[in-house]
Amino acid sequence: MSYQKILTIQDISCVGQCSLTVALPILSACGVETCVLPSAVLSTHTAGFTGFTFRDLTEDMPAIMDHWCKENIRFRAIYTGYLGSIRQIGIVQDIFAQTADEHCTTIVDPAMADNGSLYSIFDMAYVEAMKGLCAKADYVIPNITEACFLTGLEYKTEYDRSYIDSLLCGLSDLGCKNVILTGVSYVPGKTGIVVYEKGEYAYYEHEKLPNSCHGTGDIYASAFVGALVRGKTAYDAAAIAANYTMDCIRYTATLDNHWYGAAFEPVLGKLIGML
Ligand code: PXL
Repeated sequence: MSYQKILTIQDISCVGQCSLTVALPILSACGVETCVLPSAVLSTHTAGFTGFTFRDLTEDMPAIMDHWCKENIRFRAIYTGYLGSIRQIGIVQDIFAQTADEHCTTIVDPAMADNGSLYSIFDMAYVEAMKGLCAKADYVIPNITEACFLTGLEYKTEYDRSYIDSLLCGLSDLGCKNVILTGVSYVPGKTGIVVYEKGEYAYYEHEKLPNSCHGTGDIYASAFVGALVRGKTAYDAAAIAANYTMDCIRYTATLDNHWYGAAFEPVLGKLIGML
């Protein structure tokens, strides 16, 4: 395995098992040196907690990037998740342009929505800005809700392959190069991932678990990035990330009152074993 140094840009939710507190341990477990740029610091995530604090770190980001440029620091991959403001989306594009090494892969998880709705701090202006960032990425990892907001297509919970094709077409029209579309379920009891790469469609189908957990999008995206950087194909990385995410959900179901996130830590060994 060749040693790789990557950057992830997303918020720190101090409590809640999402974003950086998920990405950093998962990517480290994948054997990848992971540098971080926190986009904001929140006391908790915003889904289910009320009264959370929110410190926007947009102002700090250009100076951090300038310092890295002076030190000639470059990354083999840059992976973005939940961002704190529209201005940040522009800064992230500068970071792509200035800190990517010559083989850099950029991965954007447009973490902004789920189950048909935007997360509480976002609006349509944010969605517009996110379209521009997705167009700059090598891989975009939306769920169906995010794909609908990005393409303007109607959100559906029951659909067939032609609906998914229209989402993929809409994302391609935006300029998205490769898409990992999560939570695509064609039959009851099953769900899966569409890997749309270089215009080719592949589907990894797996069991649909009866319970779901907050933060599994971040677990999925982090495991996908870790596996991809470790040299797996996008399809294999998508499958590994799906299997690991299911392990996390199954483990969490054994706990009492663990409502705010998925307990991904006790099953990290399984992810390592899949790499
Ligand atoms: O898991 C996505 C996420 C990340 N960060 C914050 C969030 C959420 C989802 O609600 O609130 C702060």
